[in-house]
Amino acid sequence: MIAAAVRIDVLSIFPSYFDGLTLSLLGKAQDAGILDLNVRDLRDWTYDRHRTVDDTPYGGGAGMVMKPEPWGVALDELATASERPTIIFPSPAGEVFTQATARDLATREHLIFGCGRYEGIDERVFEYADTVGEVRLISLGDYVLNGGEVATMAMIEAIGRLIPGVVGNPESLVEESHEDGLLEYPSYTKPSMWRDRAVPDVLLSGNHAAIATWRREQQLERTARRRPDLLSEQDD
Ligand code: 6GU
Repeated sequence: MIAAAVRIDVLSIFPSYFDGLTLSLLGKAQDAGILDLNVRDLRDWTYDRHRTVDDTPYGGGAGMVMKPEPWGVALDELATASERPTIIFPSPAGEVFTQATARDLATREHLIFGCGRYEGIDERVFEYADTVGEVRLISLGDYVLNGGEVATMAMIEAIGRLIPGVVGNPESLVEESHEDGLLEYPSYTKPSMWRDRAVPDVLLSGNHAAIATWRREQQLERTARRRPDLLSEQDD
């Protein structure tokens, strides 16, 4: 029995941003039928001569707001591909994306990413989307990007590599920064001496217990130094 591919649809007015996702691991996953990635131009669901996707904001203010109609028609069409898709709107006003978010989303069978420009999408689109799927507003962190495209690419890469079969050796997913709430331990390869810098002796000792202890200490030490916030949320 072959598991159905995870389907990921992206709605964007800049679909060529996503050309890079055909490269490397995620490209192979698509070729292997594990991942079914469809990037669609939101303007394909406009019906006026100028393919208009935005308009001025009610109440005044700077910038333009994305019109609801193209989103409504596009979501209606894409949502029919599954029972109840998870519809993600990248937004600096959303919940913060973490490795736990990526693990959760990697278990879903159908994700739809709606990339808005940062002045925003008409609020009624989020309400409507929640009637055809489960809506999540998700932010990459506390800074502002020009639109959802780069954030969506980051999320697809983080989620995609957790889909079973995408990363060849699943063990390589375990000992990574953030998988256990700590930063990763440092890695070394040959040569053992490079520009007067030696690889730590313990790694050359062949003593696997000592190596495991040293790596754990390194994880705790660098997490305390660089990301003390992670140590105070250890059981999230
Ligand atoms: Cl998800 N979108 C935008 N436009 N800006 C962001 C972001 C998302 N996350 C951080 N900044």
